[in-house]
Amino acid sequence: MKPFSFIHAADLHIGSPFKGISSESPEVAEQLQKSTFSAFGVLIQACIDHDVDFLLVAGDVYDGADRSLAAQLNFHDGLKRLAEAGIRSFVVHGNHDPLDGRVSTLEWPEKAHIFGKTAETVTVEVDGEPVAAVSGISFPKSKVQTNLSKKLKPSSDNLFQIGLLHCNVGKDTGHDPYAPCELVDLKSSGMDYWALGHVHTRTILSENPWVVYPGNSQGRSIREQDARGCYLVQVDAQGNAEPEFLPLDVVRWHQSSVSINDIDSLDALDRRLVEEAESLPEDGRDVVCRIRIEGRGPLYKELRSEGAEGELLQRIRQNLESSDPLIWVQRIELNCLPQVDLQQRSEQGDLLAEVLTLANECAGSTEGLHQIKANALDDLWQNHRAKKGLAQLDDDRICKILGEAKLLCLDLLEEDE
Ligand SMILES: [Mn+2]
Repeated sequence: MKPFSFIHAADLHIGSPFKGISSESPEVAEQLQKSTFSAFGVLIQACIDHDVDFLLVAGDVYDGADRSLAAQLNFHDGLKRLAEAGIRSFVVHGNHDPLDGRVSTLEWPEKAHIFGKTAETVTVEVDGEPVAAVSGISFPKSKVQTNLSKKLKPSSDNLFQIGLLHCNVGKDTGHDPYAPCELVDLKSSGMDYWALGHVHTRTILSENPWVVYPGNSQGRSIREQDARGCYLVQVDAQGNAEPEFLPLDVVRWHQSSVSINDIDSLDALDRRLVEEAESLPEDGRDVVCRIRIEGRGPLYKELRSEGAEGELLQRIRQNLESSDPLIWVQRIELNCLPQVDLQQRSEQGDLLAEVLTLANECAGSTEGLHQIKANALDDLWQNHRAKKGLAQLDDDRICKILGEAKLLCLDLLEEDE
């Protein structure tokens, strides 16, 4: 068999709206909205630069079933560019872009193959010699509950067998359980490489056969940090495959932190925040970040004053206004503590010490937390209108409120002394 290569991508979500940011800064949102398009451009260029034989796209090409025209035309143009470079492409659709959504009349190049709602197998040739069989199937509607992997069968010839599918493998992926299947289904299928989509964090579930999620090509929220991209897969004459990760993202998301431990003035903190943000861009990529202010120090009190979080956020956004690449601080989170050692302070035998000890005891056990919830909220829950309108508090949330209350008591009672 002739050696060959392909690129496996998925979850391009072209046309993602970045809704949360548009309410705060339409300009930044506009720049971010270009990112899914740009990452797709990088993908097409990577196929050409690496001179691969074909591209596989495993679903969620578009962000919504109402596929924007701009996204469809952009995708079409990308596959056309590949076709002109002699590169074939194979596409299945997933739960975000099912076949019953908005599908425009587009004339696809002959070298592009979009799989329909029934399973199909296409043979790929390199220099006139068949090397691989690509089997695929698209989502007919978004909420597919059947195990589509069972519908994809390897061809009877001795080619490298690829299954192209958008699906949820296993139970604990944190993603919607559409086209659910188990790893054992895929491993026992006779395929050599399962080119999957759906799970946005890249994961190699098996190496024999290869069962691969490349993840999405561009992070779209703080839950999608780190490099995002695709796999470049080289297959040698014996049919051994070797996937290599290629980043494609043009904007990267970061959760970052600054400690107030050794910072004793507001202007020093201001500088430190800018330094931290400016250290984030990698290889000229734009950045969206959240910065958590942590640690224990004298600035604690000033930072806890009303509105400080928002004012710091406005200030850092101004400071970074003309940064190139773009650095957008989405949020400043205060998670710092006073200089006093709370443990030591709770041993001093006064009123504050008693409050701190009580709070620690409550936070230390589930019963304690439930007790405090009952004391504070039972009356409220008795009211049927309040009960309807208010969400139940889980233990984590009560613990957090308790921690906040502890700090508030510290502020108020220390001041009185
Ligand atoms: Mn997706």
